[in-house]
Amino acid sequence: MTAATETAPHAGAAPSEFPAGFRWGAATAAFQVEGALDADGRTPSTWDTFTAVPGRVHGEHRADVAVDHYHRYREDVALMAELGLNTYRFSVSWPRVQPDGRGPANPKGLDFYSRLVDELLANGIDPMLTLYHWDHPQVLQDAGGWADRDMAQRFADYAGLVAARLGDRVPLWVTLNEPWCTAFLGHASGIHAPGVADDATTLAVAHHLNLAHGLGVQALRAALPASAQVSIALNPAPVRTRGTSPADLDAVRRADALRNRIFFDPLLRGAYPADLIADTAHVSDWSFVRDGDLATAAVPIDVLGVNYYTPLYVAGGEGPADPYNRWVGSEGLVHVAPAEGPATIHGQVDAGGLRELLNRIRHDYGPVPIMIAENGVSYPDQLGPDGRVDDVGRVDYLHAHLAALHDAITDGVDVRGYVMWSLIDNFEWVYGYSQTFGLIHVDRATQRRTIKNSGHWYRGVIAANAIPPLNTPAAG
Ligand code: IFM
Repeated sequence: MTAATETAPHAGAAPSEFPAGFRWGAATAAFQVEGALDADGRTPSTWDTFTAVPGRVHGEHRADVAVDHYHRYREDVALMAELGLNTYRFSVSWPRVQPDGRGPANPKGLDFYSRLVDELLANGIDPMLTLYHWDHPQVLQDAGGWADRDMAQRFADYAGLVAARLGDRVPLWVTLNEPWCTAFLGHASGIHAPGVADDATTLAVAHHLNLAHGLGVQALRAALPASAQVSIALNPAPVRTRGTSPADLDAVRRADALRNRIFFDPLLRGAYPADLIADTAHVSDWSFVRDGDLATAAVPIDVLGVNYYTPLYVAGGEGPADPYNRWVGSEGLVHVAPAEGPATIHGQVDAGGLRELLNRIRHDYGPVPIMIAENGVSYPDQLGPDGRVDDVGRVDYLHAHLAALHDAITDGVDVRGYVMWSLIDNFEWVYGYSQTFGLIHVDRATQRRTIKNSGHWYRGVIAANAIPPLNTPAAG
């Protein structure tokens, strides 16, 4: 956890091949791309409510139109085909499909995803469907949201509705995306919807999400063909310190519990870490965990989704509040800015952290099959006068992370695929449209799409099932 793993230099080296059948994809999420927030019976989500509050989102940007994927999905699937993707990860908008948060499905909402799935399959692209990427119906939030245990059953019912309609055509299902963000950004620091800041609630929410995942897996298994695979996408991080004091080393342990093990352990071992419960005993008695919950949370999955962006650096001591990392129940633990590496909204670019993280998962939790469900970077891309987006930084980023991924596979980690975040520039939550992660650029005035050079380069990776040397020109 404390030492960075070196990544072998691959620039200019012979191409590194990936295993046969490797999945190559790109991802989006409903609220970030669809727009059409009041179309066809959709009701407001928590993010509709949150973003309507002045001062919450950069530049008062809104997702009402986003990149209009709801209407332009055919064009977007054609671009995916041009990139050569064999997998597209998208999420379903819960309030589109079940506007009241309970009861029957809205057929028009499901129709949209049915059309999208058919379009993907017609283009040879496997759908990878995420059920929950943070946007639940506001009506459920009004009833308590994730702080309320009943939300886990609401999620399972919703999962069953989606599976009943799309289960015949979707081979890979993801229950929740990054429950850490929902619990900690949404309920500890409150910088994400629903904007709650309460430490005890955060721990209950984390548990209700783990329970919802387990109940969701059960609902999916009941409705899906045996061939379908079920997953969850977590966003763990290697936790490091530059210090050597006992307080620094203990900060690593505590941050690792709050960021990583609070999800890994219940899902993969059927128990919460004893040190996490002890560390937070003054915040919560954890009585929200009931008999049988942990067996439900640990119901087997087929693939573990790993979203990787950056390592975390911490130290023992006091410091100013960090809006992204509120360490629930762990006073005397501070997040420290990394000293080197290009800075992005996620922190330091550090490809070696991906290899380190994957080896750690294998070491601590066994040989679970893994899919990289997100990995990517936001840089300030420019559409040039020649009509191209020469995002050389993103090509470097992809090259380095794919090399680290290849190294992890060589180390023995069972990685089945790589899904890049993101397919297309989109609404980056509290950053609005100011942060661009896409392989595809979007002109905000016209919605015109342009494949960036990174997209052309990625197409070469997919075609070769290997990392080409860094200096390979991107055709396009
Ligand atoms: O845009 C987000 C995504 O919704 C969840 N994972 C991180 C991405 C980039 O910040």
